[in-house]
Parts: sequence; structure tokens; C-alpha cells
Amino acid sequence: MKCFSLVLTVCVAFLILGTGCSKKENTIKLAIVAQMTGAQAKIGSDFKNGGGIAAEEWNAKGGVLGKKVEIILGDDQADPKQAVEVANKLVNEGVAGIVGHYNSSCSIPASDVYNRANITMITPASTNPLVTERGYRNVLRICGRDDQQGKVAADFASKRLAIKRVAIIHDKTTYGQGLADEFRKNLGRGIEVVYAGGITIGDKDFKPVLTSIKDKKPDLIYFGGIYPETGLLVKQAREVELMAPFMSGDGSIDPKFVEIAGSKSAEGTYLTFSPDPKNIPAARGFMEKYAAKYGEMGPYSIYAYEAANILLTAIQAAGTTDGRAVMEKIHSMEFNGSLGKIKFTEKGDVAQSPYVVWITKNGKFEEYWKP
Ligand code: ABU
Repeated sequence: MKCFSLVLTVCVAFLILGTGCSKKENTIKLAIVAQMTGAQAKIGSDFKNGGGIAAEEWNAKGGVLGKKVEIILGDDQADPKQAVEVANKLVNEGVAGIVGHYNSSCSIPASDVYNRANITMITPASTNPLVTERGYRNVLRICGRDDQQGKVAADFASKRLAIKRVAIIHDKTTYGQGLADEFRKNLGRGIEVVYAGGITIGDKDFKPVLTSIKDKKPDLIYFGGIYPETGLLVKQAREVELMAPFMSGDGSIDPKFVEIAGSKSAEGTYLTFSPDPKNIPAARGFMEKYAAKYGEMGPYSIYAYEAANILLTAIQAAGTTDGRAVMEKIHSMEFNGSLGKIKFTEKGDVAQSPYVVWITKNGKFEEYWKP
């Protein structure tokens, strides 16, 4: 009787605190978190749609551990402080895994929160080396890294374009500045950096800086940043008759870049990204499904899909949502999904991440150069 009273008291206390008694989750909660609002919101949709298809497919097969997969969306607004706030909220909601974030500047501080809670985070797109260089076993990515991407861009500019003078701009973020630094570090001998400087995300008028770059007569303008600013820079460069080709990274390879720049101005822009998933037979099923449901997929839609599949596969294989068991499963397994075989290194990077150079032609992106 005494025991029953004690249990009842504890239950009442839990109910008062709003947590409920013997809280048994009926679903497996999977978080998809990125910038769902703001200038980069298109990326948030790409993540939501890609990860959502994975959840639908698992639910159609009976779910994971016999439970339905429930997607919990998080909006970090591409803001590091907001990312930490959202991370804490997702931990409190009891999510079993995180697909996200997009911006390296959000993934890095948010992953401190997930690390303390032993929740595995797989970022589909954060490429700054620091994401996986802090020894966090629960932090992984299925994209490549900017030390790889920056080198491929620099090799292309040095060897293929044989440039002699380059202007380097970045958006002052962890990703943009980091990528621009990697590009610069890997340039061949004898290439003069005629301009190097940062712009501010959200600014709309880049003509003063572009006009000063024009006077320095670069053969190439390299930009480390994301498509809203890339689009404006390319558009306004042509408006001030700065006609040197542009080059940027994976943050710019989005149809929105062409929409903002205009197809004519965007023509010939070089971008580094992973090889075209169109050429991966295993990617076809997802791509067709995505196109039928949402139209053209974004660069990282399939990466969000695959990150979700890896997390759900590991939970199923571990037989539990226990954070440590899930992260160890992920490290020990080889996954064979829509992007082909994926095996993680000890650090949490993918064992292989070959970057190639793409070119913008008639408003579309196509593979152009392989190192
Ligand atoms: N890698 C694309 C941009 C996202 C980021 O790493 O910040």
C-alpha cells in the first residue's frame, strides 16, 4: 500500500510538471533541423522534403522498432544562437536523432548540445572541417569537407583555368570564410590575390566592392558563401561590367542562385560540389519520387534523405533508441543507400567524398571538370 502511494505521488508530481507518468514514446522522433525561414529557407524545404520521404518509406514498411517515425522540424534561422536554442528544445522533446543542421556555424554550436545529450547528429551539408574535428563520436556528416572542396577549386583555377590574378570574397561565416581560406591556401605559385575581403550576409548592394575589384582586373572572382549573396554578387558584377568568371562552392549550387543572378549573368559560373547523383543508379528511385512530389530537388535533398535513412537503419539495427548504442552502430556499419556505399571514418566523415567542378549553362548546372 505504502509502495502504491509512493508511485501515485511520483506520478502526480510528473503530471504536475507536465512530463507524464511512465512516459512511453509511441513514436520514434527524428528531428530535421535547418533554416526553415529567411533568405536560405529553400534549403530547409530541401531537408524537410528529403528527410520526410525517408520517414514515409519507413512508415510504409511498418516503422522502426515497430513504431511510427515522427518528424520533428526545427528552424535554426541560419543563426548560431537560434541553433543552440532549437537544439536544446529538440533534446527536451526526446528526439532519437538529428538530420541537420545546414550552416556549419549552426552545426558546430548545436552539436555541443547533442554531444552532452548523447544524441547522434548527421549533417547532410555542413562542410567546415571543425564540424568533425572536435572528437565528438555522435557528430557525423555525409557531405565532404571544405579542405577537400577548396583544394579542388584551387587546382581547377590554377591548372585548368591557368589564372594569374584572383579576387577572393567571403561572407564572413565559418563556412564562407573557411572555404575561401582553403581555396587561397591551395592556389598554385605565381597567382596574385588582387583582392581579399568579406561582405555581410543580408546586404543587398555589392556594387561598391565590385567596382573596386574591377579596377584590379582579376581573371577570376572566387566567393565563399551561400546562393542568396552569390546570386546578387554575380548579377551586380555584370551590371558594373565586371565580366571575369565567378567561382563558388556547394553553398551556391542551387536553382535559386540562377533565379537571383539571372540566367545570362550566371552563365559560365563554376561551382564545386559532389558528382551528379543522376549517375548513381541507386539514386534514381528517390529522385523520381522527389520530382513527382516536390519538383526539382535541391543539392542536399538526397543527402537529407540518406542521413535520415542512416539514423533510422542504425536505430533498427541497435534495437533501441539509446544514444550511445545508436552512435556506435553508425560507426560500425556500412550503409548501402541512394548515394551508394557509405562508411564513416573515426572522426565521423565519409570515407570518400570526391568533389568535382560544375558549370552553369543555360540556367542549369552540369558537371564540367574532375581533378
Ligand atoms: N556546405 C554548404 C554550406 C553549409 C555550411 O557548411 O555552412
